[in-house]
Amino acid sequence: MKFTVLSLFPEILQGFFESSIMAKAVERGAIEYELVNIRDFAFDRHKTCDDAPYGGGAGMVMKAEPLSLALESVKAAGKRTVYMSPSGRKFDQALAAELSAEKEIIILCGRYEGVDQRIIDTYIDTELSIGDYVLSSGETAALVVIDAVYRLIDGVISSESLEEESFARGLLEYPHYTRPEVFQGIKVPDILLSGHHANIEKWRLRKSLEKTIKYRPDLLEKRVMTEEENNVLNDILRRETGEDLNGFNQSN
Ligand code: 4GY
Repeated sequence: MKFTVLSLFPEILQGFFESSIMAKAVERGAIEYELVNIRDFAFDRHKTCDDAPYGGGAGMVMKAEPLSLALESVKAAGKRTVYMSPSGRKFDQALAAELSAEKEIIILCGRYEGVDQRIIDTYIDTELSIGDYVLSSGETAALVVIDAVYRLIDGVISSESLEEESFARGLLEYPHYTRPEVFQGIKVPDILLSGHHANIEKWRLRKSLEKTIKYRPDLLEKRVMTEEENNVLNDILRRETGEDLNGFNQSN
């Protein structure tokens, strides 16, 4: 798979493609990338890429001509082309999986107040938001998308690790421990040292559910639960509230 990124500050992205697991994936040819500096497509004396907004107001807008030349240079028309923006479609694990099936994705990163709307209308398939907050530019958001997508490509990460991940199962992760057994007087939970795999799995499920209730109850509302999950969930809720969920969203 190829990531093509258009940016005024490609250095922000370069380091990521040169580091650790990504660098190895690039070396093996599993991942290709191309960083395009939009300023290379501004041809006036000052290589101007921004201008004041029509209609007035604060800030500057990225000009259409350099952007379109940069996009044409990578043949963006007809390829999956996304624009990082807080007013876009919310990026999530399901969309990461969808994008990981593409042969190439082109990511446009904006600065200032954003890009001229005609660029979005002409070249962009999807405006993508990584969350409800405003960044100073699209590059850090693009890094988030690239990271979430590339690790799903075959052979980048072991499929075993991917399947175990929380979002693959729709719950938050259970806690992890490694040596030493006692750290600052806090001992690793005995069950993890017991070697009893069925009980360990059950404990992990309980911890995942407790954490999901605490931080992301919205995930549970949408989720279809197995009977075991529902039993553990009801047990947690009985302890906390004395209430029961009555087979809430159970699949069988
Ligand atoms: N949130 N998700 C985001 C962002 C910065 C001005 C347009 C986000 O994706 N991108 O906050 N982007 C703005 C900065 C130009 C992008």
